[in-house]
Amino acid sequence: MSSEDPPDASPDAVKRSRYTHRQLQLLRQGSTATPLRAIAHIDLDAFYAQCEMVRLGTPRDTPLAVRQWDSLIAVNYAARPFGISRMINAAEARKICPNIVLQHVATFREGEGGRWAYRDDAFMNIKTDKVSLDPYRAESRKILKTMKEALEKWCTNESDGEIHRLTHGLSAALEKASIDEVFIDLSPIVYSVLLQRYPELRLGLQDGDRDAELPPPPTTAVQWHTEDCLIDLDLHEREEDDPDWDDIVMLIGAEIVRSVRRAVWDNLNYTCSAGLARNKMLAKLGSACNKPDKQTVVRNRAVQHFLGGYKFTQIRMLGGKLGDQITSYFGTEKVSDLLNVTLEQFRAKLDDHTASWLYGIIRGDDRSEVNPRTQIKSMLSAKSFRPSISSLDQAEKWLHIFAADIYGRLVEDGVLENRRRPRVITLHHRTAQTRSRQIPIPAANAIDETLLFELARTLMRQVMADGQPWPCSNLSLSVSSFEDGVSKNKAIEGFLLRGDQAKSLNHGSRPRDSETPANEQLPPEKKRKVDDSGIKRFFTQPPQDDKPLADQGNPQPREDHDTPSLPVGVSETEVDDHVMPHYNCDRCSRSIPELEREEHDDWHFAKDLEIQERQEARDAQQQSRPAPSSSTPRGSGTRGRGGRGGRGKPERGQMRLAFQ
Ligand code: DCP
Ligand code: CA
Repeated sequence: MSSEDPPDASPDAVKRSRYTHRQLQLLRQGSTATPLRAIAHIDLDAFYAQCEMVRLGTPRDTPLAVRQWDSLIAVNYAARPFGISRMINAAEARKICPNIVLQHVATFREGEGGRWAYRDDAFMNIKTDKVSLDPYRAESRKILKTMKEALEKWCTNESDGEIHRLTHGLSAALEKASIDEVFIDLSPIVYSVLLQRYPELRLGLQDGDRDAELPPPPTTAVQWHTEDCLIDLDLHEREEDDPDWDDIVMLIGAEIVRSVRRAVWDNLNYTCSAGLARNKMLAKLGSACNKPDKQTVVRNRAVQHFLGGYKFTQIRMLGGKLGDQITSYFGTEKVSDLLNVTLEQFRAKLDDHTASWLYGIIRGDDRSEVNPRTQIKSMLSAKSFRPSISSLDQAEKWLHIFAADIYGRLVEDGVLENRRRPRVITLHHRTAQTRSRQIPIPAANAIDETLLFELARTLMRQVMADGQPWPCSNLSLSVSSFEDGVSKNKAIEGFLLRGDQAKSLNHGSRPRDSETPANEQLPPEKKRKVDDSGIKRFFTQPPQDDKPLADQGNPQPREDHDTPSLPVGVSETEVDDHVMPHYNCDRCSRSIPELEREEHDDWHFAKDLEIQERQEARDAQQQSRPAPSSSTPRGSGTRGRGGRGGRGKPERGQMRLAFQ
């Protein structure tokens, strides 16, 4: 329906909209305060599988799965009807679908330099190979670029001067949420399209009463595109009722999302699915509803119906400990049951901030922003050795691979253009103990593969000087403490360390407590106190999972060096909670700033490996002398299967597969 359609002459047409001029204007700024927001979540279908299909030119109806050693990590939609999923292994998949294409991920190989390649025999070379996600990252980057270009067309498409005025300076915030998903705040673009198509909305913008209601949309029915999957309206709402501006906003949003998805298909041959709603939480739930290659619209008038069908533990932030607590307090996992709980009843069990947040979220109220500045905080390249390695020569071959792997990712991140640059490099080395050494990356040097390798070698020599470096069962290299570069208007000194940071980094290059878990050696600025306000107060105890084994019923003496320091990302003081979006970590239920997601994941990764390592050491000890049954440790970091061993719940779009 467009502005050319005649206004409806029915008596209903004289009614005002439920929305005000102020709420409309807030749309222009992408404010989280307006109920007219349009947020999209776009998720690539069977992403790694599609990457391989595009690379190999596989017809879309050919079943294909991506394997990592024996595990399947992505299954295309042609293979799914056979019952093939990530839950089965490669041999089982071949049995139920003999024609399936099983493509192994690309790998780096020990002794073959720092270049990844697709190798036919990779699946049986877990000892010498290390997974490379570079091909998928590269495709992800192309897709993101195409999406951005498609969105820009909406800001600059018409030659009409008036339209230019309306769209001038507008852009849609785009947040890369993982390797294959983005959130887009379409609000500013929708605003400009609304004003182009419905000029009557401009009246009152100049000097009128901003709290006055908008005129109603000049239509009695919204013409949805056949590709739009609509969530049914709430019980008391009817499709026959006249639409309001929120419906029109969704209609325009759906048109924009369709154009973005089409551009991705036309230019790159990838299908994706999308969810469109007034906030991130609803959009994300929506995108999974009609996969593949569909978009789902959750209109404001459908939110209760939509959410009512979910367990609240499926909602972002409620998957972990908090969700479990709420389930036990209120004896249900259903959103529909919780809707009967009053705010006072929530307050009786939860702190005020959590209670209000929960009360809102189950009613579809989520004010988190689409944050385009989400940036990688650290990069880690790692390898576990089974059997362990026992020579410097072997270690250096892997350091070459790590340096190449990290360098490739730094280039993607803009290191060549001086956009961003890490300041610290750390080597983690595991024998019976975990040792970590870190040094600053010299600010004067351009970062390249050779520099990273040389620094890694220096660190390796320090580890060797400590003595007893072999047998080594895990080695990893990471870079962290990123800083923006000159192209972002920062002086060149931006790359130089500030006094106190330099001091602590120097300190970091001295031998450290040899048992400090790898990624707990945070840059000093990370070691802030834990905020005790709001929802974070709920998580006062470290979750059981995350505790060292010594704390989990294991009668062995507590090892002080295991005392959990703050996981990366658990930091707060200066940061205003309302400004900085947070997410709830599925692993530890802590509330973590979005910006620190990557680094926080690394912390868990390092922690898991460490727990796994210790568990193995203890198992080995116990094998050599019978242990009382009560000493069997509960819980360990060895959950998960196949290629994801030790990382607990797999992360979507993982940046670091468990490198076995
Ligand atoms: N991934 C992985 N291991 C997992 C989960 C995911 O390696 N346990 C990788 C492969 C996936 C990619 O991340 O292709 C994206 O994960 P998704 O959960 O989005 O799954 P897909 O994109 O494969 O499928 P869907 O169409 O359901 O989104
Ligand atoms: Ca996906």
